Amino acid sequence: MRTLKVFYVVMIALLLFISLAGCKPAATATPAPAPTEKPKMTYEDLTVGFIQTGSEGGWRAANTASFKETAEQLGINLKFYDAQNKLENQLSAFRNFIADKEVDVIILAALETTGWEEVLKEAQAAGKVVVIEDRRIDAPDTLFATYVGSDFAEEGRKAADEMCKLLEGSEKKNVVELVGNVGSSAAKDRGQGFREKMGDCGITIVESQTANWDVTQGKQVMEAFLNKSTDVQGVFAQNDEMGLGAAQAIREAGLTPGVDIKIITVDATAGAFKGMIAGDINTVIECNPLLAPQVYEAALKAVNGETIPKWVKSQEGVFYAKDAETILPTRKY
Ligand code: GYE
Repeated sequence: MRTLKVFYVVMIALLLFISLAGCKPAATATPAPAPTEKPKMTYEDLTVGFIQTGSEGGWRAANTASFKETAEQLGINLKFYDAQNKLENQLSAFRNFIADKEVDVIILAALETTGWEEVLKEAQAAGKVVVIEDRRIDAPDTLFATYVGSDFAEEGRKAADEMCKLLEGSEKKNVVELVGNVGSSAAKDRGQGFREKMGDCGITIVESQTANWDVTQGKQVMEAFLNKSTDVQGVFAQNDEMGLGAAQAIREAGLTPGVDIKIITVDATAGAFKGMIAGDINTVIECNPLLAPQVYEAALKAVNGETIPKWVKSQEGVFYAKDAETILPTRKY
């Protein structure tokens, strides 16, 4: 019996020793290292792959300059790609930037609204941040960080309101529309916005055709419209260059642009102000191309995991011929 007792005492002591041996006094345990928070990236750490539409006019030149100059100022490593207005070039450049290990952020000015979901999913899988600038796209906004750009439909609505003012008292309100590149959000939404409001004063769109944002095509398309009929009271040109082309065609048809036929354009580049000062263009709806600072700010926040709004909308105005001479010297593009 006594031996058994001694045996139990020894066993309990042993078990106690084993268990106590396991737990070191708190003082000695080295705390598990706290999960290392990824250091915040700065602009100098950023490499950006930028996919531009092409170089189709004053607005685009200002938009490109905004990205190149701001990247320089912020110390961002910018890889700039000009797609020469070809969608297939944009898609292949997008995939090249996904494959480029250096690239943290892909910025896209989309030629057309559709066809982006697949590459956006690939970019997401590759951990690339994507920011859409200038032109919105038709894809779930879960596939990109944010869209920085204008409300093109609102620009179209403004243009219709202004055309109503210009045609006030006019017996007829036949308007022809010069459209941007087919499939782009700028062209679709400006046209839709104009049509939403034109009924307010009984405007009829008698002709509508793309002139691809181009002055020469703007002239040719307007010539064709006037050859069919000169019973036109207004031109809604979806950008400045097409409107300036239309003014040339109107003059060559023996009519006076800005007088016999009113002209409204969108963008507000220096060319449009000169057109207003010359009396060819009556009113201009602004569309801001200087988007780089907002885009880079959003991109940096996104790579650092900060929340950003899904649409960073540009603030824009309307300009009239009577003020053009005073305002032109203050314009940046
Ligand atoms: O209006 C036009 C350019 O996407 C807002 O593209 C831009 C448009 C602009 O070619 O001039």
